[in-house]
Amino acid sequence: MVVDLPRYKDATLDAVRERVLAGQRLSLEDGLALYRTRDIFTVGELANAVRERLHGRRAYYNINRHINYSNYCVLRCKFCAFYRPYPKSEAERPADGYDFSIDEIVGFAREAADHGATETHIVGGLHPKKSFEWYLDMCRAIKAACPELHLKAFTAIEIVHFTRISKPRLGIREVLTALRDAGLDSMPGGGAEIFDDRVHDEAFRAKVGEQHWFDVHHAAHELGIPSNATMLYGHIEGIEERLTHLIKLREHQDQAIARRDAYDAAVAAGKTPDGPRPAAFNCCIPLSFIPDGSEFGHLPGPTGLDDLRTLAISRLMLDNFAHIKAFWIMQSPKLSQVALNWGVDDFDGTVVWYDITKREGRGYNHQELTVEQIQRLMREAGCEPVERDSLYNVVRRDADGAVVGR
Ligand code: V47
Repeated sequence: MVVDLPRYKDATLDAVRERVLAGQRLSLEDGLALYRTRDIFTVGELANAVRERLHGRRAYYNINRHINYSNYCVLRCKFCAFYRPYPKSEAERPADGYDFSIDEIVGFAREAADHGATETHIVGGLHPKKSFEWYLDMCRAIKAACPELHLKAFTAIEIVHFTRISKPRLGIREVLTALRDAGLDSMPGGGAEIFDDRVHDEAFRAKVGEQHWFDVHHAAHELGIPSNATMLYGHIEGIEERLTHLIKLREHQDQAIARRDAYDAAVAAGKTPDGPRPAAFNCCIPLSFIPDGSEFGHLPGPTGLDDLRTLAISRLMLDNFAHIKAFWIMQSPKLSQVALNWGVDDFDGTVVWYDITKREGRGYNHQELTVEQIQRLMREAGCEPVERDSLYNVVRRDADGAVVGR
């Protein structure tokens, strides 16, 4: 006897399916339909179709090390469990506040490079005392000690902070140029949160808003510095605000790609355009909100299905982004593995130390996956694990693990 397996099919998704399969751009309404449907298998199937069109069964990871240089921060964002107030006196110093020296940071970076890392990802709180020179010195010292490491550092929020602490006061372009000259190779996507005034005012009022975030990434891209984009979901925003956030990222990426295409066309026509080749966003990382230890600790945070749906819908909405990353620290290794069939093609990397979010209130900032563990998760999901560098070039190693090509 043939049993017809029950499966809920939502006919209202037929038009969305047609658009996805024809490679057409989805609208806000399409995104809402994908969020509201009970037909979750179609959502996953469509995201996977796009993922396969772009990357086949390849799944990317890198060997990296995250370094959080200090958790002292002048901001008090309600979703954040990382910041500590800077003490007014020694007696008020929080037991878990920290401030690594440049020598210590260089030591972490060197140790990472010795263990095969190709990238170090460095961010921290908005420190009230450090000078802009300190950050430049840190970049120079890392590059001098570990020239083989790609230096991905500083969210757009830190860059705006640097404009305020620099003496004489510099603009965004000048800060980025100075950092690039000191060794900065690319920028991570943090600090974007949700581009919406209501959410901004309620959850991270004192933080600079979307205009500044885009101004920084625009300037970085014009200067040829690639960057990433993020969306922090699952706190007080709604699905419409998530989709609007993604659409704003998509619009920015359209402009960045157009500038790069114009540059390439000029080169092809034998002209020498001014300045470096413009850059764009490499990937988008939808970050799953972890309430533990934050002022929003009473919120439940996203469920597993919300994680999957949001990763899949990000893949579907962001048709001009090559990569969608599940940051396994936030979505968890298990859910990130499942997401490899729901539109995700990247996992971030080995990470090793991470202090910004810790699950279930545990104090550990040692959060590491080995290459073997990452590869096992990917293979079991039917994917071919591919080690990439920060710009998604494939990394080739010899039998001893030394990088022999990209
Ligand atoms: O800017 C803060 C977010 C970001 C929480 O570019 C939280 O490759 C969840 O941006 N729950 C930092 N998220 C992380 C980040 C990142 C991570 C991995 C790769 C890349 C990349 C970027 O984490 C912050 C903020 O948006 N965040 N607190 C929290 N409780």
